[in-house]
Amino acid sequence: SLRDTICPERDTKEKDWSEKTRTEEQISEPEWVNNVEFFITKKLGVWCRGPNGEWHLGKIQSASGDAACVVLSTTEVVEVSMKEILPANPDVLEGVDDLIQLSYLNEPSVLYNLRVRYSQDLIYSKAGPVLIAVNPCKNVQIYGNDIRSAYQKKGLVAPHVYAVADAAFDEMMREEKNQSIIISGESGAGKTETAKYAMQYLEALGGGNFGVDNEILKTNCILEAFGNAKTSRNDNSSRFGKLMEIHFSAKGKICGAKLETCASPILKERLNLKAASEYNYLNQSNCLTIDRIDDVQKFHKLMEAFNIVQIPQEYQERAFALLAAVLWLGNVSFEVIDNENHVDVVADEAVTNVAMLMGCDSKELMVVLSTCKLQAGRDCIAKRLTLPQATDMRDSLAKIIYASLFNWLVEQINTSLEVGKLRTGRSISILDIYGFESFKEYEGDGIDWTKVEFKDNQECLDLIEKKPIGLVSLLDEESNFPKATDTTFANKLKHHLKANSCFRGERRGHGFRVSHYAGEVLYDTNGFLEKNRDPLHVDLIQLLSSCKCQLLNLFSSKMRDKSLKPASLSESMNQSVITKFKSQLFKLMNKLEETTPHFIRCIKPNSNQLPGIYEENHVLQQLRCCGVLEIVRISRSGYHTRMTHQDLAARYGFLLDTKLSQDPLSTSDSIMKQFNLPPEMYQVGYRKIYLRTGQIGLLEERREYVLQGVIGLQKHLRGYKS
Ligand code: AD9
Ligand code: MG
Repeated sequence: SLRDTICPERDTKEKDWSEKTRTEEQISEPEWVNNVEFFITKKLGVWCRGPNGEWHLGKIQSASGDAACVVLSTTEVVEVSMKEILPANPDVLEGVDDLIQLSYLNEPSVLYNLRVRYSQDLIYSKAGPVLIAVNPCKNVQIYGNDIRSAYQKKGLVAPHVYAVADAAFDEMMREEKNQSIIISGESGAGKTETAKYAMQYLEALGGGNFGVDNEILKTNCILEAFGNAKTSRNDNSSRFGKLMEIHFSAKGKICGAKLETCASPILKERLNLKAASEYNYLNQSNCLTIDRIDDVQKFHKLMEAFNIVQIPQEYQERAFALLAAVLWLGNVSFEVIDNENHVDVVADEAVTNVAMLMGCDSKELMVVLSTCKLQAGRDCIAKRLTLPQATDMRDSLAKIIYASLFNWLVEQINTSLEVGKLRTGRSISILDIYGFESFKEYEGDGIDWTKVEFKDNQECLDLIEKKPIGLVSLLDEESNFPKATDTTFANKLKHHLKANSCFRGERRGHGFRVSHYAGEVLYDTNGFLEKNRDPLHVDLIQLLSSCKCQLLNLFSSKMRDKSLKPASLSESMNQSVITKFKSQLFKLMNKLEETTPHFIRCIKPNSNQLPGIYEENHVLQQLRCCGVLEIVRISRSGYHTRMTHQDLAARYGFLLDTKLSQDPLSTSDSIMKQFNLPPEMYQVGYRKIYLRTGQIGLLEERREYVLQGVIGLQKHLRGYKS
């Protein structure tokens, strides 16, 4: 066929590739144990595990059977089992900027490499395609205009968040495909800061056309003022997740931006916002001030940002009044009036202030907070609440006001950043979520990195997601069952899920364990049902609509709109917390799936936010949780190129001799076979195809040949015609 003549066989080249692969395999670690003699005679370094799991550098003196004598760098000589010894890397590799360059890829080597870099303020490293960012917990001089323009001009190539943003920008312009930068890490690891630097870079790159300088970046301070809080893990901890989408014109200029947030339903309960010890909502945390933070200056910045977003003065004041109302609500107290624990609201300054700030009658407020209306036939009777119920009602009101206020601010920001053109195919989204806070539970038996390859997490996903018998479905079912308790829920889980190998019910009590990707976590069902129910309080909505405050009226009509929508939508209003959360996550995933992702993993070097301190175990847990070593292993095995089957078919499908199959997976297979790609050069995944370095180049060349041939033929034919 025509194709055979224009695509000469490329035997020689392919041989080269396979040779390269073989060399790579030769240095992979499983074989090192057979080479212990070599380590002894050449006096090569090894890592030796101490009694507390810490790693020491040393040299093997002698070895017999399973035991070895090792001289540590402290000159101490120890006898250890060979199982506790791993090869160290040669000195020339100390502090390499991409972990894939390490000859020996084991935990101590990775930890050591990151540590060496960290001690020199080199906080960024690569793990193949992923950027690792270790929080410096101090200012480092690696940002700003000069460095930024050096990355832009490709004069600097060392790992950096700027380099990631730059690569995303280039790929977006070249391929006209939306990109995303996905930032993860535990609480305090530096996600939000990293997101801001990425934004800063993109804004400088695409600035010019878009109104005020750094407009997008500045809106951050509104979100942080209302959506962040000081916690014991992070002085500026995000209590919401955000996806900032920046759109660019064909010339690469910013033409708009869009912000999406997802507040954490679980974390929302802990909105300790302003430092003021007299507020119950604030003074329970014992962390009211932060060293080195100037609240006055931050407040001015916030006001400046409010003006940039063009929120009218009047609304700004209302927003602060509502904030104060929320704080005063926390101080509203109740007195028990009978022996059934029924209550009255204490008529003190707290409740008067709330009423005043919300613009409603304080008597009315007191009724709403201490009773609930029940429909009895045609009549509506008010029933007094018990102390826990009333407290719950009060906190619900505070949460409703706060959440509505936050969502309203997001809307204001979006209006001011409005996207010029929708869906340009040229956007970069930066994802910055709230980090996990409980880390203790991940400790315990670690995963053996050397054994993990592509780990299949399906069993665990089934445990959580599978319908109708999965954690989420069972929780929803039990939440709707009036007589259910946390104990009946725990028993239900044990009964239905015991066959799943990722699940382990505690013999007694409310507990159960799930073997997650990163390790086993113990859960306690106490409070699960209550937290999941999140009922919509009609009385509260009614109260808000009666207030003399435009913002509150607006909030109440929004809530009412939602509840009046047709069946399918009103369902979403009555959705449980976990189902709502799941569908938010699902939407986010769908959106990100359509982009080319760039990953940044933030690492927190110590638990006290201190500079210069590198706690090895803490870092190790995080590296394990995000699978850094596996990423390096996969990248080093050389499957650098990934493409969805659809993309592959769209680009190369026309070159096939046979008809395109309906099934994208088998189309990919046919393409690989037709092009005689040796099987070791690619892997056909479920969604994507993975290609070794260089293979995509071959496909491209062949595609070019064919296209050139077609164009040549066309010219030729045209020549005949004329
Ligand atoms: V949470 O999940 O929102 O609780 P983040 O977002 O991961 O958390 P954040 O970005 O807020 O953490 O970083 C915590 C603190 O670390 C910041 O307030 C800075 O003081 C510090 N930090 C983080 N990254 C850098 C950096 N690149 N340079 C200097 C940094 N300081
Ligand atoms: Mg954050």
